[in-house]
Amino acid sequence: MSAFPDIAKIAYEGPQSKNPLAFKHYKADEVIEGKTMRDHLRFSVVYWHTMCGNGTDMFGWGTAQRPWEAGLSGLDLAKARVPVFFEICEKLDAPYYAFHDRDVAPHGASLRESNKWFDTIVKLLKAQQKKTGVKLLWGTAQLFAHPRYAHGAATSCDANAFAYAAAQVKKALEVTHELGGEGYTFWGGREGYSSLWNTDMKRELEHLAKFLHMAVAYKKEIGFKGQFYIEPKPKEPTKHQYDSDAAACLNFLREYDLIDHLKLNLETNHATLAGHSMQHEMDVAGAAGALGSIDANTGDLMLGWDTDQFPTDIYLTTQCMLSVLKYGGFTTGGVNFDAKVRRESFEPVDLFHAHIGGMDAFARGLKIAAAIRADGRLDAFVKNRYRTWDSGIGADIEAGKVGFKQLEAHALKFGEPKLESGRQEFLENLINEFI
Ligand code: XLS
Ligand code: NI
Ligand code: NI
Repeated sequence: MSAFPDIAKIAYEGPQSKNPLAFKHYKADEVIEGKTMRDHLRFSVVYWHTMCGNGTDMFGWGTAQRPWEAGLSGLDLAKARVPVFFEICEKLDAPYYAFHDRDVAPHGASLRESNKWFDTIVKLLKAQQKKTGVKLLWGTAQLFAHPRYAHGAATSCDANAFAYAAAQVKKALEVTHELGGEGYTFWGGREGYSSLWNTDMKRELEHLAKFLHMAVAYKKEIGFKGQFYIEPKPKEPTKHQYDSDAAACLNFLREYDLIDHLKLNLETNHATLAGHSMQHEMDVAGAAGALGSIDANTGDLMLGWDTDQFPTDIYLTTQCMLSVLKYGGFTTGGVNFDAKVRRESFEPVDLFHAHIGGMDAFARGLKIAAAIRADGRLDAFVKNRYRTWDSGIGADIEAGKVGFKQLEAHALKFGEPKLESGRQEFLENLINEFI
């Protein structure tokens, strides 16, 4: 039984189409830079916002109309959502999805019961994956909703909460492995603090590192080959999250000898909450060889919280795809829509408009990025800007052949450096030629 009998499989109709339920730019089989759009973008739909988001906010009840949920609760509701979710993915032609343990299956009265219910749903997920061909981009454990994690999970003041979280991650890893997941994400919603008066930060960070090392060990033990990611976010729900931005995550991973085991899963709205652009975060991760995957959403820059909106800004998607192409493309990661429809967009069809828009925005970003690269002027400008490093004294510095004494001799001989314009406006105009 279809949950969306009036919605057919979304087809590519081209830029001239006025059909809101068609792709104008995402043409899965179109080849760009030697790869299909499908393989470049690796779109993924998230279970939590798409199936469980009901429009609740701190001032109001849920608004979402979800006919397939009528009269159901608990495990029955969880079961009913599974085929609906896969129908959405299939109709969107999205090759991947992502989930938390506790959004696909409900919290049980005990860990044992939660695991049992999770197993029941996992069987359904597996069957749907087989039926539809939709694959798992990454799994994760929800370690932030339940009161037991009020003080954190891996960074809790209570070792018993740490143990409970470890048990949850152990199970989530087994399930992700079972479902053929290509990755596993750690986002620590409560891994931070609200007040430093009651917090031993050093100890909490050491515990977080221990937790991740245990996960690495367990991954090896069960033979899970997927990529681990850590997802930066500066605040919300805590005042300060330990994984605050890409640079902080990389520093943490290096300090605790985890750098070879985790890449970053970057989210646009988290970047802007941290006071960075997504382009900045992607460059920081890319330069460190740690650009793993992206949670493709956007925030409202007028608001100071994580609005998780669908990405529609072509400048943003162009920047994202320029970074992705620059750093060699996704391998295990993808464009994961960690995004939710607005509280006012409560009809089921809004879920389709949202994803179609995001996919088209990223398809355009990909095409524009490829055109900018093919044109070559942007790359040539940047390369030329650094030309003094390609030979002579610059090359000697980069090769570590000279020290301060030789540089002093050079400066005395060479004299005043010749200033050249950075041409920011020229380059901004150049980018606009393609948008
Ligand atoms: C919340 C995070 C979360 C992670 C997965 O802000 O983005 O959804 O992606 O736990
Ligand atoms: Ni996210
Ligand atoms: Ni978010």
